Amino acid sequence: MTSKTSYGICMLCEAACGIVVEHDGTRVERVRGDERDPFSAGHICPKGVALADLQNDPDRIRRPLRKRGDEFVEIPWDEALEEAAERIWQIQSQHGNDALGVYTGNPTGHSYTAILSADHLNKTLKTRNRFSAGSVDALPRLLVSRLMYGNQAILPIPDLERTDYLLVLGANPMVSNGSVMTAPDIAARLRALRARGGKLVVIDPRRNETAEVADAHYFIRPSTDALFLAAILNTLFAENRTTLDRVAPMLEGADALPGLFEAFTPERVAAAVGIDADDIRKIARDFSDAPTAACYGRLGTCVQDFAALCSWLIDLVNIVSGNFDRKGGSMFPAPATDLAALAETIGQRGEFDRWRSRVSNLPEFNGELPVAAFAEEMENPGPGQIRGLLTHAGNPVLSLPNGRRLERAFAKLEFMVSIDIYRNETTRHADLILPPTFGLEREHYPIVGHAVAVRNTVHYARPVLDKPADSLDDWEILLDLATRIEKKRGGIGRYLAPAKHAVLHALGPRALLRGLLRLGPYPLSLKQLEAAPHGIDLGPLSPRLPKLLGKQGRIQVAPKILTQDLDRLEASAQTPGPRRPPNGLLLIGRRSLRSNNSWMHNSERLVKGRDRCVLLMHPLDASERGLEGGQSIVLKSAVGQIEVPLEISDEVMPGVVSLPHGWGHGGAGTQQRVANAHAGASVNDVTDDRRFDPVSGTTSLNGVPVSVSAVSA
Ligand SMILES: Nc1nc2c(c(=O)[nH]1)N[C@H]1C(S)=C(S)[C@@H](COP(=O)(O)OP(=O)(O)OC[C@H]3O[C@@H](n4cnc5c(=O)[nH]c(N)nc54)[C@H](O)[C@@H]3O)O[C@H]1N2
Ligand SMILES: Nc1nc2c(c(=O)[nH]1)N[C@H]1C(S)=C(S)[C@@H](COP(=O)(O)OP(=O)(O)OC[C@H]3O[C@@H](n4cnc5c(=O)[nH]c(N)nc54)[C@H](O)[C@@H]3O)O[C@H]1N2
Ligand code: SF4
Ligand SMILES: [Mo]
Repeated sequence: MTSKTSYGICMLCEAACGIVVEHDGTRVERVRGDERDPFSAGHICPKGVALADLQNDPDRIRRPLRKRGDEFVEIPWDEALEEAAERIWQIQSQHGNDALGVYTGNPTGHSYTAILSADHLNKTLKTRNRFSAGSVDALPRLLVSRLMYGNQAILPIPDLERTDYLLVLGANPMVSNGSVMTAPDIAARLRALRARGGKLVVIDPRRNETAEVADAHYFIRPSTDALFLAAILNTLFAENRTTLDRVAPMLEGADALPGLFEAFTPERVAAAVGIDADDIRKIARDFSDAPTAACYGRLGTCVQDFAALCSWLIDLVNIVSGNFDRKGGSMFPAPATDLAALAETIGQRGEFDRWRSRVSNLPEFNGELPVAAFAEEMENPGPGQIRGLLTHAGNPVLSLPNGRRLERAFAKLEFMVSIDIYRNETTRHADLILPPTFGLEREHYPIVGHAVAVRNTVHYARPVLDKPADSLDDWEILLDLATRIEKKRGGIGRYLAPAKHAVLHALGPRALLRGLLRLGPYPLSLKQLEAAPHGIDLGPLSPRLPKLLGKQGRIQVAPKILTQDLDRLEASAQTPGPRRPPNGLLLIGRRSLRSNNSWMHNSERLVKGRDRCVLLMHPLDASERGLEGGQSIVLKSAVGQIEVPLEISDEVMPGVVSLPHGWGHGGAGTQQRVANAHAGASVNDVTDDRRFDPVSGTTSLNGVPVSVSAVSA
């Protein structure tokens, strides 16, 4: 076939870079950055280039699979969908709706069509046992937005392109390319920040790739960021450096703030945090003296013991320093499809604690339970026990804490169905695997990315490749399952479901997108977007308060559930490193440019080169234990142990070790030849599902107490 060149959007991460794809309609020859994209301006990372490998991957599943003994056999779509619906319906009708568990993974969030359809299926399934990657990711951030601004979709983003001082805690945008901060080519943007005289300061237990390009980096003990931030606030109040400016009349509870942080002097927290009191004061003063400044935190502040407090305190630093909703500070994008307004309209503002999990009494958020409750809800008998499971675009065995425990629970389920493109560590446990079309075979509109971008832009891409014959998109699979289950339930649904299905399928998600664009702040038509294949620039961020606050109208600066947690925080300052066991170490994570969570290791060009699943340890800790670089070590925690190679490096602080997640391939029944040949070990065999932030229920993937020893001969 002749080769074609098409413009598309990379759907692998939030950055949504514009891409140029050379292909023949089915196979992809080459992917490169689209220089004419006004936002990404030709940027592409190694993962984007590797889209070609995933598209052409012979290991990718293209037909539904049914497990028979130890084998998987291909079956027709109709048979597979019917069986999945029948088994789900049986389990729910015999044991109640909650007997079906649902787990939704990260790629769902990068597909607007899957988001919409998953919501539809969830409404049909009505199970309270819904889980997602959220509570190992942004849950505390979303919860704090709900508590302070009344809506989980009101997310403050650093005005990266104009700020004079960027304070980064627990994020590594040089590698992750930014999260809840959409900005293709972060490296260029950080260079520009410094070129215009701005400062970049990074607070992280590891001198990560972002720290390498910063003006200053400070090591911080894992999970002590909330103490650090409280001391920053203490300094701002004590030195009369607060300016509320324009947002003052919008704040509720501001009078209480100075008193809340009185106890958290820099001297008081320094030992626990591992940063000198003078340095903490200097950071507070520099932040406050800068013409504009923004404080930003991501995964290191989200998946740790004080996760909800961290997200709250980051916002408070921005608010009380006069940098909120203001050019160069922390701002709110105005996306072409207004997610906040949509969330308000459909009642998805982020309801919290309407019910709790059966076994451990953990609070629901937005209809989902924290993954800390996932395994036990499968294991513990009684009404409401999970007996069947649907996973969608997730690999919990490698991505969730104590993955081994989950794996044991999966093996005992009565039924499991996975909607996924690979037979991997999770989906190998499924009775049925339903493979959707992939990436470039579908349209893309970065609905979430646009809503958290450092600049207002809009971009829509038609499918680059032909949809293969006899294939279904994720949204079609989800919609089809919902319809079949509704029909089986009988009653009026039996007649209504097929008609509803016909309408929804004929309109497709595009109809909804069209409506959202029209209702958005600009408003735009889908036609306009299709006529602009490189995307459209909609200008820099501009102030959006108070209008954005919607019904709530005010900012709750001191929500009770957060202020109450300050006692726990204060107690953690008492002794330095209270959670560090004698001679013990604290484990943190790590990401790499050529990896995407657990699922892109089947690309030869991404895994080539030296082993990346290695444990980093400070030279002092290594010599204390008589360990040498290159040797195999045993990494052990309260829940499990693994063997990995050791690398000695002063890029981690003493007392801290770092290992990336997403490795640990090669289980029986998986089909990822390249990944299996570069298996590594899974850090989530060691992370502990019972360690979580009590406010939000988010798992503390970082700061896990571990020990390290040589592999005994
Ligand atoms: N220790 C530790 N653990 C972590 C983290 C950490 O930093 N440290 N990070 C956490 C974070 S932030 C996240 S988001 C989670 C991710 O957790 P998960 O989402 O559970 O894991 P992924 O590795 O992203 O798995 C994605 C799955 O989706 C499949 N897939 C890819 N594209 C598609 C598609 O288009 N359709 C469908 N149906 N399937 C598709 C892949 O084959 C894979 O099985 O991991 C978390 N786990
Ligand atoms: N190349 C690549 N890009 C990705 C991904 C990927 O796997 N690979 N995953 C995507 C996903 S799902 C997400 S959610 C984003 C995540 O985006 P980021 O949050 O920017 O990425 P991480 O590398 O997880 O950065 C977390 C940082 O927190 C530090 N840290 C750990 N514990 C603590 C602590 O207690 N305090 C502080 N201050 N720092 C701490 C770690 O050392 C690390 O530098 O990246 C996305 N982009
Ligand atoms: S930064 Fe993200 S969107 Fe851009 S090419 Fe890489 S994976 Fe794709
Ligand atoms: Mo994530």
